[in-house]
Amino acid sequence: MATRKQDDRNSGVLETEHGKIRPPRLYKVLLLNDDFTPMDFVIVVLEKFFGFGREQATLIMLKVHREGRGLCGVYPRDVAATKVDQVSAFARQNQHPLACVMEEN
Ligand code: TYC
Repeated sequence: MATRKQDDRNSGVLETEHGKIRPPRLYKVLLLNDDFTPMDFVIVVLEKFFGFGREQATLIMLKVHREGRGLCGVYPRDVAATKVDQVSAFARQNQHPLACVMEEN
């Protein structure tokens, strides 16, 4: 049976009511393609917020460009939400429409 926190879908749940531990839910963070954000800016985002090197960042950017979306990483909910907020704020500050979203894994 689920604890209250699990019913809340709270990412901090680590225990069932029987004391069994279980891992937190994980969330994918994705970048979405658009027609306006410069490719170089997307590469900088992948380096700055997700820790990729230039080569891997370029491959991910090209995948998003060609396929419409691409995976940046998988994180607990609070970490994923922070990434989405940081990337969205950075894109907005630089006046690019780049979209970053999260979805349950
Ligand atoms: N499609 C953009 C262009 O041609 C590049 C781009 C790649 C934009 C990835 C967003 O998440 C993105 N300049």
